[in-house]
Amino acid sequence: MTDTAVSAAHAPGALPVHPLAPVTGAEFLAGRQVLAAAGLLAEPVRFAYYGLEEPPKGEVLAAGAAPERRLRAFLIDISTGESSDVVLSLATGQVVSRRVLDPRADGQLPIIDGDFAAAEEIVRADPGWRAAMARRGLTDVTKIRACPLTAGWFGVAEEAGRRMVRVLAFVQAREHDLAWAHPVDGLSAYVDLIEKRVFRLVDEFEADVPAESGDYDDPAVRGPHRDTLRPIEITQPQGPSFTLDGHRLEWQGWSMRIGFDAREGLTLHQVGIFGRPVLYRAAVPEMVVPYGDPRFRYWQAYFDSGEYLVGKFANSLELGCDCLGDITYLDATVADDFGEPKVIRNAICIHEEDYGILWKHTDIFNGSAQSRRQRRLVVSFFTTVGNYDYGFYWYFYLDGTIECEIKLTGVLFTAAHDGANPHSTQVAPGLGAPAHQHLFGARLDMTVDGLANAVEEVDVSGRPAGPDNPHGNALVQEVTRLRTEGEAGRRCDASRGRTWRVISTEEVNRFGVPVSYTLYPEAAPALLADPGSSLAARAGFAANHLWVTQYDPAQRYPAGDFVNQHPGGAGLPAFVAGDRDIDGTDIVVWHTFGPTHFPRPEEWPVMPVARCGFTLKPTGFFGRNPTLDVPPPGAHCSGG
Ligand SMILES: [Cu+2]
Repeated sequence: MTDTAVSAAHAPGALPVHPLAPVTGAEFLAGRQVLAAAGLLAEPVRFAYYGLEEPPKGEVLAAGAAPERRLRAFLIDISTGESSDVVLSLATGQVVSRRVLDPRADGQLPIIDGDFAAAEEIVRADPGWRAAMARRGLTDVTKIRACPLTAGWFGVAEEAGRRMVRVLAFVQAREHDLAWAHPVDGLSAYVDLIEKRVFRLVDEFEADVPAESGDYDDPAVRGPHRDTLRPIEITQPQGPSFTLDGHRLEWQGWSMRIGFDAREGLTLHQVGIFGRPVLYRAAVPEMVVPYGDPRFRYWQAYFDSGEYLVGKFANSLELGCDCLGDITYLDATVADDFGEPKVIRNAICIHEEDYGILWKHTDIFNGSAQSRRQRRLVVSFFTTVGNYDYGFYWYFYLDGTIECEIKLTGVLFTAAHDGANPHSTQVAPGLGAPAHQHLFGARLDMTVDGLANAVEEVDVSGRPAGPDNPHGNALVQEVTRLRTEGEAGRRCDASRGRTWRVISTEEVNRFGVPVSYTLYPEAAPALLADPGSSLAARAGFAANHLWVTQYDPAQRYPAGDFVNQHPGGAGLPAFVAGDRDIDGTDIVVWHTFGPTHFPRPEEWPVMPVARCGFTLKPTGFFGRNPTLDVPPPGAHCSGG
């Protein structure tokens, strides 16, 4: 479905566009003209990011206010490397601010589309790299695919201030071969993207290129398709139960606005239930995938959002293949390297799903036997970043639960395997998949019944036997109020069932208890890299599962604005350095989650979906089960 409502908003006399609506193609082009008129779009200038500069929350929430539409562009001159962060106003047609980055302190702008082809061309043309390949018996460089990988930052003088990638290579002997099955190990080319040359070649060891095909499309690899699966059809003869008006979505008391950004992908805004606000904004604006092989590829750690922009690589979803049932799609519009709009058809999938039993009871005294079906509203998108594919799913349930789930699939990153590498799993003969973590950073701008919120850490425990607990069976919750940003850097504790409760400091329920939503984490390990490592400095957000900050419109990204080659210290550790008050004010909750992944052979050559995420549950937000009015699924269902 095309979002005609938003496009129509640009027609003369139409209502003004909502301040949080995604940027339209016309707006990207208008912004481009503003930049061109300001002399900022010389021929070698490319857009490394182009998106909505959201107005501060206060301006959006002010009654009758219509904040001006602003766009933010990261511009890179690919001939000089000059990088700038520009904000422009579509309302005034003026550049509002422009800052030229100091790459040594600020880091580099994200990878652009053109870097992929450029890196491959540069290494294929490099005599040293060709010679290293020839020593490995690889003389036809057209059959070698180069993977431009973000470089990290290790304080090496030769790398300081350079816009660079580190290139690993894979053999793709046939057009349809799965290159990831054939890594060329021991060799890495460090490429300066501005000088357009290999400035260092690291040739540490030679290993045979694994030979077994990983081409899972090839009948010779997968075997004949099984013919024993009978159809499952999902029908909703009366259509789905939600309504979508432009980007505003309503379903079963829930309401929200859908947003989309090249960097963050799907964003949710002004999420509420039964007219009561819960979240002003929810998104997963960062993820880092650090690899755990300490040898020459020690630098492998990709910030898929901050360095590559997950939204830009959103998939066009196909009905009946990616999504089953009665599906509504929204297109997404992002910009290419030249700031020209690119529509990703069917990027966002919206549907509702049956989710088994909502509640059920057969009463031994009154004979009542009742069942109700749970269902959920699903808003999702899928993205491909290099070898991996990620689905970002948000679920809204009838009982007020919100769930974020990431589906991880695609192809494992590979290396050669000598049969004895403890940091890697052998997944095919001579082929290894190094261990790694996927650490996602969610930003949850909470508004539980209003702006005045606070966070409590809730642990459960037993109590030693004593005068108040003579038989030792007592169960208690230990509640600790997190009063400042410094106190709120917390880790999960599965042995204590640790959760974090976001309470209103103004609204109470019918028992006089503050209304709240509780964050239930999965309690997987946080960042495991040494605290003194470069990675720990650059992925500081991942050191804790929880952070709470006072709302600041400039604090949007868990690892900071400019992640690529950033020396570290940006993002959440810097945000909380002021140790601001977070008790009874407008707060943002940040949650780190995700698996530590020691691959299994069953995940090769393509990985069945693995899942991770977190849940937010109403806790005294309602005075009782809010789903008593859900009818039985059929007339024959209320027995007794
Ligand atoms: Cu993984």
